[in-house]
Formats: sequence, C-alpha cells, structure tokens
Amino acid sequence: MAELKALIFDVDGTLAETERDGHRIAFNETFKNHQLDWFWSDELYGELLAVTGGKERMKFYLQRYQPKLPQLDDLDAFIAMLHKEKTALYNQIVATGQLPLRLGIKRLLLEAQQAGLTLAIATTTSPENVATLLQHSLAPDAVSWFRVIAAGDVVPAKKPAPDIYNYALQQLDLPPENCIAFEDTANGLKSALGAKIHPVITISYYSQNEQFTGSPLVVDHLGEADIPCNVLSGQLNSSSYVNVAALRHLATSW
Ligand code: XBP
Repeated sequence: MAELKALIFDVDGTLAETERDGHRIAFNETFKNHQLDWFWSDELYGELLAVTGGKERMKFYLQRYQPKLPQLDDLDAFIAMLHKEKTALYNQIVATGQLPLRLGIKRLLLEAQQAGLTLAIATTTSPENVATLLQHSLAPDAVSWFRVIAAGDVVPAKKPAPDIYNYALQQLDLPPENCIAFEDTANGLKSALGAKIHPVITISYYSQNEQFTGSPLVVDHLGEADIPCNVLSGQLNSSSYVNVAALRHLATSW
C-alpha cells in the first residue's frame, strides 16, 4: 500500500484538447507561410500523432509523405526554424483562451492542492506552450501551482520513452509508487509505465481507439460531482467521478 503524494499530468489531450484545433492549425499555418504545400488533415494528423514531438513529427512526415523533396543541407535547422514559428503561432491560438481545460481538470487540481498533494507536469510539448496554456486556460498564476514542469527537449528521448517521467520523479524527489500520472494516449501510458508510475487514462479525441493495458483506471473524462464519468476499465471505488479520495483508494492497491 503506497501513500499518494503527487499527481503528474500530461498536457496535450489530457489537460486540454489541444491537438486538432491548436497544434495542427499552427503547423498548417506555418507550412502555408513558407509556401510549402504540406497540409495535415484531421485524419492525417491522427496518424502523425504516433510520433511525439513537433520537430520529430515533421521529420517523420517528410520521410513518409515527401520523399521526393530535394535534400536540404541542414534539415534539422530547417525543421527547427519551422518549429519555432509553429510554437509562436500555437501560443497565439492558446492566448485567445479558445482551448479550454477538459472536464474536471481544474476541480481536481484545486482539490489536490487542498489535500496537500504535489502537482507536476510531464509532457513532450515545449515549455512555453505549457506556460501559455496554464495562464490562459487555468489561471494567471497557474504555473506556480506545479512544483515541477518537465517539458520538451529537457530529455533526449520523448514519450513513449520513460525519460520525461524519470526526470519529473528525480525533480520531485519521489519514488514512482507515491505518484499517479494522468495520460490520454498509449504512448503516454507506455512512458509512465516505463518509469513505474501508475497512469490513469482519460481518453481523448485522437486516442479513443487505442489500447490501455496496464492502466489501473481508464475513464472518458475526470467528471464532476454532478457529471459522472464513464469507467471504461478499472475501478473508481464508490465515487462517480475522479477525485482525491478515489485516487488515494486506487493507490492502496499498489
Ligand atoms: C504532445 C506532443 C507534442 C505536441 C506538439 O505532447 O506530442 O509534440 O503535439 O508540441 P504531450 P511541440 O501529450 O506529451 O503533452 O510542437 O511543442 O512538440
């Protein structure tokens, strides 16, 4: 039986549905601004999400879908330049506040703080994207709610590698059994499990057909006191939504 001490959140798809109407739009806008005839449809983007990290995703897309593209002297520099512009555009979108937090996220974050739990983030996306989302969709001071924000290129290998979770644990100075991760994808699940952290899954727009073997709890969203969540696998004790009491109960089983 482990004592629950920290909640570690993934960002894209977990805190907010940022991929289709945020990142994807910013990528396409960047391609257009550079007269590149690359377009990532909703469907194609779902496929490309198998590759985590925006720079890594662009590189994969080029190899897979634009193999005839003339060799660039420095492909990494070109991709990095595009990615910098994409990040700026994405931040503009997020700053409009049009990407709201998912159901139950704000409630659980507030409840966890009240209960003395530590909050952290472990994400593949760039740190500025996290800060902008927290400020504009949660609260102006929300960055300070999190003791650790582990993001982007701080580790060499992105999810599904466990590196970002291992880094977050190291920064938190906690063993994995004292933490719960919140993820929405099979890649995120694999990353958390690789660091021996139990991941609760809230399925998202792009991940609803993925497999989440190894998760103690898979739900459609965290829910609210008056909006029950649907449990897709695992057990939520006697609660109708994901709250601290239910998470503490979950942790008694490991
Ligand atoms: C999601 C990702 C990111 C975003 C794009 O990360 O894979 O790459 O799609 O962000 P997570 P960047 O689910 O771990 O939050 O362009 O900044 O990489």
